[in-house]
Amino acid sequence: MTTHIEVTVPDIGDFGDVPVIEVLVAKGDTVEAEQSLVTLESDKATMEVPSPVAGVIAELRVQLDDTVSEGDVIAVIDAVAQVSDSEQVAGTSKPAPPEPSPAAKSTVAAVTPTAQPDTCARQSPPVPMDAKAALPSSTPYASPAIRRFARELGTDLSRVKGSARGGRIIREDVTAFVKSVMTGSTASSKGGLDFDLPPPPKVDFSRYGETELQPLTRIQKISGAYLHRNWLSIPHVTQNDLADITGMEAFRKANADKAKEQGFKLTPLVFMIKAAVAALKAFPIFNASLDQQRENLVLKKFFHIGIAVDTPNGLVVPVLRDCDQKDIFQLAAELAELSQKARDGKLMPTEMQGGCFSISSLGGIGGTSFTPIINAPEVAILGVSRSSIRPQWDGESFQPRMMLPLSLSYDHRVIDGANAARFARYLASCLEDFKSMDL
Ligand code: CAO
Repeated sequence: MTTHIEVTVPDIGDFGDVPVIEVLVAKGDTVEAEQSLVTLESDKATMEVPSPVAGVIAELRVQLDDTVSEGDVIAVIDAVAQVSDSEQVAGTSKPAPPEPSPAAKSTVAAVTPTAQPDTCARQSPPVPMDAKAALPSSTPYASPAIRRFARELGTDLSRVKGSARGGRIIREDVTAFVKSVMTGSTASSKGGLDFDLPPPPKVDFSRYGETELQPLTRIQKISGAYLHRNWLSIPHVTQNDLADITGMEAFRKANADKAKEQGFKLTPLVFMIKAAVAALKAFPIFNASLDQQRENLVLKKFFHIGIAVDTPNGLVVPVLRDCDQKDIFQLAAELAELSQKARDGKLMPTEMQGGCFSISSLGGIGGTSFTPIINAPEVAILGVSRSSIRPQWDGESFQPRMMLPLSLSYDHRVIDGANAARFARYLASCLEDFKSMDL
């Protein structure tokens, strides 16, 4: 005897005419008890309607984008008798449900999945879906179990590439995606960037001459992933300016011995830290980060400055805290200590966290400008190149002045070009009028 079970829409609260946003089965499909048949979406949440019994879908009474209310029939299921565990273990195939013949006595029972509230309670809370995800062309192809798994991990399935036949997303795809987000090799932002770039060319370099393999250091691997993410996910623009530091350099040199006596060097960098603090105070948008949803700016009221340090193992960025509360000698002493720690590979993770703005100085080496990469979640970074004497027109004649090249990279989503030009000029003018700074 076949029992036809009508599966109806359960109590869905005060909602009526709720859209069917996913149909997860087709006529003729064999379903398990508790297997989801359709997904409904109310204003507040999405919910799956499970099959109350195991069987075969004899009729599907709804299709995508239909609207349903409590009691509407979703499907008719030919229920099958339960197969015992021992039969399954022994590999006995489940008998196909008998075709209902006119002669066969059949019964029809309307079953509203009364277990729905319990079922819901066992599931992770349904999450609202956006309209785009409900469109058939963009709905990720994944089983309800995988959808549930993805929801539990807080993963947006539309960003996961399916590796199974027909692009179906399997459990491994979800875990691989989560792993790539955690390691920073995938942009994890809302509306993130899934570049479909061609792989780099495979070249056997030994065909052209002698080669040697040098493994990347741990720091290179880690910082490389972050630099890559920041470069790809932040729209960078670099504003270049020149600061006349003739006076500042005279002052610095006059104070160099004072620092030397205390066991550290007074380099131009600490003046730039102070100028950066002054500029961050004048332009608070530069001392900000986008929040996770990219809907707000988090404005910081503290002034922790990251300094890029070149070490034998790669680039690290220790952070000097509360630079607004320290004078140039304190900053120079701390900078010497932190950069030594960095070179010795002894920096603690906490010493590289909490930065508001970074400075990358190549002034000790050379160059006239470069494009520093923003250290996310910061929104700007100052690159410093080597100062040199350049002729400056004073209105009557050229004067030899010590000019310092500044390269300010900024996140164009947060900062516009005019503000960047003002910030760079302000910072330069602080160095030019260094006595106005709280040194
Ligand atoms: N113009 C001219 N001379 C400069 C200068 C500038 N902008 N900046 C520093 N100098 C001079 C210093 O005064 C010092 O001169 P003396 O040897 O005569 O005293 C010399 O250059 C070397 O300075 P330094 O590099 O030891 O010290 P610093 O305070 O300028 O920088 C630190 C410290 C840790 C930032 C630096 O050593 C460093 O690691 N820089 C590399 C940063 C980097 O790799 N950035 C790129 C990141 S992206 O890959």
